[in-house]
Amino acid sequence: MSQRKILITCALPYANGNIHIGHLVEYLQADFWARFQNMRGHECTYICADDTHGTPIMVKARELGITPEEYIAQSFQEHTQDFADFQVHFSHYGSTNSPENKALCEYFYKKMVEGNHTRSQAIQQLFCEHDKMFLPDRFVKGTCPKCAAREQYGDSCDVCGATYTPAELKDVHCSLCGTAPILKDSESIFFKLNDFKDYLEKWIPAHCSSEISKKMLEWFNEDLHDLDISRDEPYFGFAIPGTNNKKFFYVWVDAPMGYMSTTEQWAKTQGKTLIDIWQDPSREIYHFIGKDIARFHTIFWPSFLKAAELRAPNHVFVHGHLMVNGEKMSKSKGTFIAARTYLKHLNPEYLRYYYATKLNSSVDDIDLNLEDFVARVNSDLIGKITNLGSRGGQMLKKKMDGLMSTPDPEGMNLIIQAQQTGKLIASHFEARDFGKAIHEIRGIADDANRYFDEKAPWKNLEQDPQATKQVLTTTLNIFRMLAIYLKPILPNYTLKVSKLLNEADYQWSDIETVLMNCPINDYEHLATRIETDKVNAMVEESRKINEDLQLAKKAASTADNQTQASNKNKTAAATGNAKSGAATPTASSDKPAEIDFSDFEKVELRIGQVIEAEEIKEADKLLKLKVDIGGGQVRQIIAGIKAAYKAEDLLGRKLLVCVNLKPRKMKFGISEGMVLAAGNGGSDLFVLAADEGAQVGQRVK
Ligand code: NOT
Ligand code: ZN
Repeated sequence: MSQRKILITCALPYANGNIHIGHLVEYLQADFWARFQNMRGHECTYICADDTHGTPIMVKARELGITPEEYIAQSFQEHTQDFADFQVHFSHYGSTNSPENKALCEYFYKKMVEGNHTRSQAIQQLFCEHDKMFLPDRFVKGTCPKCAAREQYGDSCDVCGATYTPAELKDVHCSLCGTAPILKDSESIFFKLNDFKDYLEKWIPAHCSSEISKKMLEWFNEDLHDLDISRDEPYFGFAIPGTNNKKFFYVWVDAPMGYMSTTEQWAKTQGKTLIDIWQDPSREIYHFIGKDIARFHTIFWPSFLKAAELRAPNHVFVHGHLMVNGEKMSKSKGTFIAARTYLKHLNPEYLRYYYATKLNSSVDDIDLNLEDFVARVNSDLIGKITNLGSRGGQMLKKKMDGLMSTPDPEGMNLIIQAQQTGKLIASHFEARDFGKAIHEIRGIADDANRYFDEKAPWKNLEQDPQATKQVLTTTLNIFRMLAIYLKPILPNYTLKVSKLLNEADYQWSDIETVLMNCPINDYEHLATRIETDKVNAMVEESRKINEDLQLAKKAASTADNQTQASNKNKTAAATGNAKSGAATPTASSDKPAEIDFSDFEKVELRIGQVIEAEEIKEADKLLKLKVDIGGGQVRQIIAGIKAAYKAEDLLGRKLLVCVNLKPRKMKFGISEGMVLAAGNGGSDLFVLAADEGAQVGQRVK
């Protein structure tokens, strides 16, 4: 096979966040793949970088009282350390805030302008006069125009699922300072995406899976919307040439260029230029990404490349998201686990192994079931695979002279079979079907364990040392092959095995050799069983980190509440915009208006019993409940309490329910009542129940 030249990239992690186990699904699978290719004698370059620009990063640095440059330098240290400790080996890890990236952005922009693919247009955007900046949708909050849910983001409502523009929100305010923003005119620069519609319609199906392609082409029934590639100052990013440093490239413009500029930095270390590498038609280029950012990589990025007359990637590999115990990662449950927290408690190779067992080439989500994680690692990696090495190695070294002999005929057959399976394993690795590769590897280990147990070499040590040695020689050879096959996934583990057997770090072709009459070294510990306690401690620590963060935020926001409330009123007066500036009582210290008893009586509260409960998968916050409210009536209630309660935990519970709210049509069905709960929302919610003895249907007065 001739040597392939391959360049792969992973999505660039944002500088304003930790690397967590969700990210690792991607960085690990790309690492497995790159290591596999390199072991096969190909040249696979693995590129990544920090994604450092944009408003959230600028705001975060401001909050911390440091410059954005200082902030991203800290993240760079943390991220690269996390990756190194997880044995993710990049050929080069860069930053989008580099001179190479700036030059590249300017180059792309020049080509876009020359090709007449840009246009300017005045648009109105929300501007916070207090924070002196335009507000991206995620920095605007307000009341949903459809369902009146409060404190929803500027682009969509988490409660009813409506999407809208920030201008349609009611009680709109800046999420940072609470003041009402004003609408300000600004001249934006648009990239004419539609110029590339025909090109993309052909490109997309040929460069990503049919599943993703179908999804992406759904946007093509109408004209594609032009992309606003400019952002107004202040913005942490690169200034757009010719705008007097007043306009900056939108972060999603310079982020994909980070793939190329980081490649350029790597190219320099090889004495080459970016063009030598990127434009080399014999080099395969692949992007590994999550399904949430497929649009950027299959619509925007190929168009930018086309505009700049540069080649597009060969394929975009799209994977699903990580679930933990069958649910989205949850901060309150402690399943949103930072890479660093994991490393404090567990060996990174356990997660590498477990993810490999789960990964395939589809966009399906993968589930890290923590019980299964412990079981798989303990029973397979330790019980089946490592045990072969430790039993074989220790017996040969401690009970015998430490010298292998030759395999017996039965053993030789097993070895040949294991060699032959290598082709299948390699094809699974190539296709990114890591789970299938592991399945085959486990099968070889099963056969070897059966052989070992049948031969029971420990029994014959004295009577027939020669036969015993043959069994140990076979066992160690198979163990060696398993280590070779597992090297893309467990590089450090495999390195230890090669040391045990006095060999250099393995290549795939080493599978062809059979070790005979060779001395082995002292058996060095390879891996131990996972203790469930450690997993629990990791989850508990993650939960605690989040809890502390929430408490700190709450303390900060209570301190800010007064300022915010007064800010709101001031701005309302200053802009004459009494409607959007009208203060709603958000702080618990606000004294509510008094009501008459008759007003209270209008609210019909009853004891209801939850008789069915299910989570709404597509919604972050919602559970769908059927509640018996007495008198033979059952109500469907869609409650925003998913972050605080599991559906099954509510089954059978008697709760306080408001039964005379007007039914509300929501995205996932009609809600015919409300379950009462105390708290601030999210995971901080507590449903209200009655003392024992209360009967279903009883009125609460
Ligand atoms: N920082 C982004 C994210 O979603 C990924 C940027 C990838 C680079 O985490 N861009 N493109 N196209
Ligand atoms: Zn503000």
